[in-house]
Amino acid sequence: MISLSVLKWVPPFARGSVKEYRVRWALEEAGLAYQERVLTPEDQDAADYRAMQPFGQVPVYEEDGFCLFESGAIILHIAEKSEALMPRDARGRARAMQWLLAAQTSVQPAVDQVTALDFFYEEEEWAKLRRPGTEEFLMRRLGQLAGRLEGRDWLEDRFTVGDLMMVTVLRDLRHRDFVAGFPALAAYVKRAEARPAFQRALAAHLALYAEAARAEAAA
Ligand SMILES: N[C@@H](CCC(=O)N[C@@H](CS)C(=O)NCC(=O)O)C(=O)O
Repeated sequence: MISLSVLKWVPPFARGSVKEYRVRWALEEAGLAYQERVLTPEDQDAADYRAMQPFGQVPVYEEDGFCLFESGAIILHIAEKSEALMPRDARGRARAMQWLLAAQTSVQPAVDQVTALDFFYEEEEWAKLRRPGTEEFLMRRLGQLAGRLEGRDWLEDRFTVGDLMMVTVLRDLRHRDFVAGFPALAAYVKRAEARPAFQRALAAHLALYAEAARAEAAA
């Protein structure tokens, strides 16, 4: 049975963004069952977990003694098992991988810079100075991506792991209206979120924090 590590608790802003839900989504698209390995902060620091994930982070994927960390590597591994995530021809596979890597290395850094200012440094003087340039760079990246998606449903001629990764990156901006400013991007994210596999993955992820969310609402 496949096992996926998840965090027992995360702050409200992180619910719906923790990188394990990407893997859940890939597993759902591939029709593969899995169980959760729920981690406390102590578990993250334990030697057996660090042996699998040197940084103590989630996700870790385990299957019959085989362990893998890094969400992109895990999702590519799952994609090898299912044509639902990646075409079988060599060029189609290469293009799907290209978009997964573009999401993680060309778009995620621009998104992360803005979300760091929003969630961690908002009140810092230096952050106020840094914000205009950071947001301008993000808008440029989003505009370039929107150009690619103009007149297309997906980044290539079908849904692949590249779309899965790109959409999870774009969803990290859902507390702001950047994506809404680009109709092609907004429609793309909506199209992906309508996929039953995405909905099952997100629901399972959020279910972990439902009790905490109820307690916070009641406080
Ligand atoms: N590059 C890694 C990043 C993993 C990562 O940032 N995990 C975060 C949750 S989204 C985490 O485990 N944070 C807890 C910690 O660092 O202690 C991946 O994509 O798997």
